[in-house]
Amino acid sequence: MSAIELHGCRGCGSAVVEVMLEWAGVEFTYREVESWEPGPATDALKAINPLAQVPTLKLADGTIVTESAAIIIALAEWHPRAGLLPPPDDTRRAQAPRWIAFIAGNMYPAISVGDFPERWVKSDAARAELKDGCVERLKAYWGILEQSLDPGPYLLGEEICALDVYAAMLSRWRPGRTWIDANCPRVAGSIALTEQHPIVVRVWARNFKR
Ligand SMILES: N[C@@H](CCC(=O)N[C@@H](CS)C(=O)NCC(=O)O)C(=O)O
Repeated sequence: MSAIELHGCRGCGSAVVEVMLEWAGVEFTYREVESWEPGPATDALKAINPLAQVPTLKLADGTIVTESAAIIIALAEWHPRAGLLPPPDDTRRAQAPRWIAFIAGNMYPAISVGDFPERWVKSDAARAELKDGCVERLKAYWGILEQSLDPGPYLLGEEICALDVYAAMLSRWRPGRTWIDANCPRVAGSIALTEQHPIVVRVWARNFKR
């Protein structure tokens, strides 16, 4: 058993971390947890992450790292030769964390609110409206990615980086790939290419239905 543990759930935000760990050549033990279901796996996650969310990473020395963007950037810094982010002397180095933070700070929360609207509003009608609003907001965010990035062929240029995998993961959630393909063709093309990377293919096969 590996000393590093990733608490994740299939189809969840842990997928990008699985890719990053494999890409960096880090051995890890995967612990499946559906944290909305009570049980020992959820109790174990709650003990190390009060939000009981995945991804949650436990390092060999017991250090806990939560928040997908923080995990991605930490792994990139610990494994600089793996090339998870553009090199420090590359101007794209600032763009990768910029758009990773954009996804983490805007898009992922709209997914979370839509997943659990009852945490925010009380009535069924308000929950339905909030869920719809999250989808509309997600479409606006995808539109911003489409307008702001100039894929060639990956989102930041010739080399694949963590941003590509993070965006590809988000594309598997609302508003869904059909909408993204139809409305954000350049970003969608880049994501399609990212999903041909052998590690992404392998990790996606256990996380997302085709
Ligand atoms: N800000 C967190 C969000 C993580 C998150 O919302 N994960 C979802 C699965 S994709 C989760 O664990 N949801 C359960 C919950 O919020 O109770 C991150 O970027 O890692």
